[in-house]
Amino acid sequence: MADLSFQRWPFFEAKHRTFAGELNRWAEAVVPGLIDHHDVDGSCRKLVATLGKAGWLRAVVPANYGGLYDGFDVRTLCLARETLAYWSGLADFSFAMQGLGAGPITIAGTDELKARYLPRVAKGEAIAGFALSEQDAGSDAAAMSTTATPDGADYVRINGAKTWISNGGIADHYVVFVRTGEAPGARGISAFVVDADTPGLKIAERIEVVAPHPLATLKFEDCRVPLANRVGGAGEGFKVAMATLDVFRSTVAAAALGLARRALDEALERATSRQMFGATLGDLQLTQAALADMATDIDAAALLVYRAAWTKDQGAPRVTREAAMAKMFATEAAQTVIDKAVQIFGGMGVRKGVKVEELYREIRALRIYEGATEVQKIVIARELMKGAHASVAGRAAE
Ligand code: COS
Repeated sequence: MADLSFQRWPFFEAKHRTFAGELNRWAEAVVPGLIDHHDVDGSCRKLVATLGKAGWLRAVVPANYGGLYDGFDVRTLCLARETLAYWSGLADFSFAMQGLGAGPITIAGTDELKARYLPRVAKGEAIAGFALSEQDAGSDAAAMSTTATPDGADYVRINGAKTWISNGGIADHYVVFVRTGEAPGARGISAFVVDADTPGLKIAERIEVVAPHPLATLKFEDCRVPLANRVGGAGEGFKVAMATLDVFRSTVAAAALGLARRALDEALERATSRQMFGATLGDLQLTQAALADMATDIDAAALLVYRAAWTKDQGAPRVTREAAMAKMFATEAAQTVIDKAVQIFGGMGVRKGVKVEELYREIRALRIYEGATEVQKIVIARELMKGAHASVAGRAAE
């Protein structure tokens, strides 16, 4: 990464700068050799194993289970995703999904579940998945219809389907959110860890997308899962999902930032080397205007990302508003930055194999997954109105 000056911002401690610097050097040297665009599953398996062996996945689990810190250090997670995304969207994906798949277990799992699943995730020996979305329940996650019904005292049976599941087809286990019916809507959902080889769990369909990564629809047919695999209390699954997203939404924003930084570096290189009208492209003021807008968008996004991460790391129980703002702004800004980079590259910008063309495909899904921009707007507005209610109630009580 060319410009590391943001790491001197007051959000960071020495440990963050060391982590980011070492990961950047490692990723530059190692990651490109692990990627084969014709074998995405194989690349992801290699990436998880190599990230694990090198110790980087320790950032996604707590210290007691082989991790780096007591809980999540969100700044470390964000720096990791930003740095990996700069070098490769797939490397970022592999890191992030280990985190998202392990997150609910870290947040709400029993000690027994933590001990069984987290150390292997941290070592890159097991691949994790997070199964929330359904065909008719994406943004409206609480509308899910996959069910878990009791089967004797110690088991449940899961029936239904989950779709758009990252690592679907290569994961060793999934945290699956299902309707258990304690109450209607969000209060009647529970989470279970389901091993990928559990009878009754099938990969119904692999899904191909513009920036390929392992993605599938999972089908559950009388899939028998021990009650002991429940993550959090009965009916608390939705809160577990939302609390996990509170942590990981800032990291999606960080990944967008990494992709945008790469686009700016590519554009700078192009602008200063491409000859046009007897000068370089960068001598043209319209190019300069684009570069200035790109850099300003990147800094604004970075400030929101690291504000959210720092706030969570200071012990805030929820950073719903901060994380939603960071995710919304950073992913939208990155799309604009990358589009400008493509424009600076001209025809080469849409040519297969050119980095900015890859970035252009990589960024699009980030504005949709883990809560589309429109969902983030709902979340931010709700938080604002909650604050307004509280202050009106406070004034009335005075
Ligand atoms: N942390 C902890 N608990 C949370 C929470 C958070 N960040 N956000 C909500 N909750 C709790 C609420 O407090 C509420 O609990 P109570 O009923 O006890 O008060 C419960 O969860 C339900 O919350 P809410 O009423 O806000 O649920 P909604 O169904 O209205 O949620 C949104 C609406 C849009 C916010 C939610 O569905 C959402 O985030 N959707 C996007 C999901 C998503 O990201 N999908 C893509 C997944 S890809 S990995």
